[in-house]
Amino acid sequence: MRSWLTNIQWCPGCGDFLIIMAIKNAFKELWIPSHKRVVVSGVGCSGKASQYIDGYAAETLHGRTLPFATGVKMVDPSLTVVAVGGDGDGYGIGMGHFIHACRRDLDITYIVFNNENYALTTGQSSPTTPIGAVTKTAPEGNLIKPLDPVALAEHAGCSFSKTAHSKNFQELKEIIKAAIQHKGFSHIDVEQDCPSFRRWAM
Ligand SMILES: Cc1ncc(C[n+]2csc(CCOP(=O)(O)OP(=O)(O)O)c2C)c(N)n1
Ligand code: SF4
Ligand SMILES: [Mg+2]
Repeated sequence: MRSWLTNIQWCPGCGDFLIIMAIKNAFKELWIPSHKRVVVSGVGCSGKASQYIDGYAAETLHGRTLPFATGVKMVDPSLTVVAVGGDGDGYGIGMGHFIHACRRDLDITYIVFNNENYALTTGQSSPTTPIGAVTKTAPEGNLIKPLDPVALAEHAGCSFSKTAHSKNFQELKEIIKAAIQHKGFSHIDVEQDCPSFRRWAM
């Protein structure tokens, strides 16, 4: 029998492995059974995460992670709803939904796999690419100031918005547990290693 790990389509060394392990462990330690949890993802390398975590899952459209998660939570508030997606998904095409989810404050946890680029489409600049980083769309270095996701979330009314790093596994897992237990919308911006395209951080 093939292990679930052998079916994963991420590059060796990708931080996404650690993030999904932290999510799986958080669910386990909070005793949330698989039939009471829903992981909703967008499109991207990060979007595949929903397929790799036991429980109900939906891989939706690029940038539409939060509207889908909002619908799930409104239909059955007893479910634990975790939305996951990339920085391009949530802070680019889905930015409007992110701000309104902060304002709406439904009890959803939103985990952004922030690798500072559009990785699935092979490394274009995203809204969090740092100044000077060389990407497919900025071969001479990115000129556009990156946004600060936590400051933005807090300004929009989010009462739980934190940063974490995929490498700090224990801390990440505890932040995810606290976010799931938080009553209202919670947001975690996880800095994620992407050895294939985020070379400026390696
Ligand atoms: C509406 C729409 N526009 C563009 C795309 C192409 N597309 C797929 S993934 C992606 C970017 C993914 O970047 P990010 O959300 O940061 O996720 P990552 O792959 O880095 O995890 C884009 C532009 C798409 N699938 N749908
Ligand atoms: S391209 Fe980057 S984000 Fe995508 S699987 Fe590879 S290392 Fe991970
Ligand atoms: Mg990305």
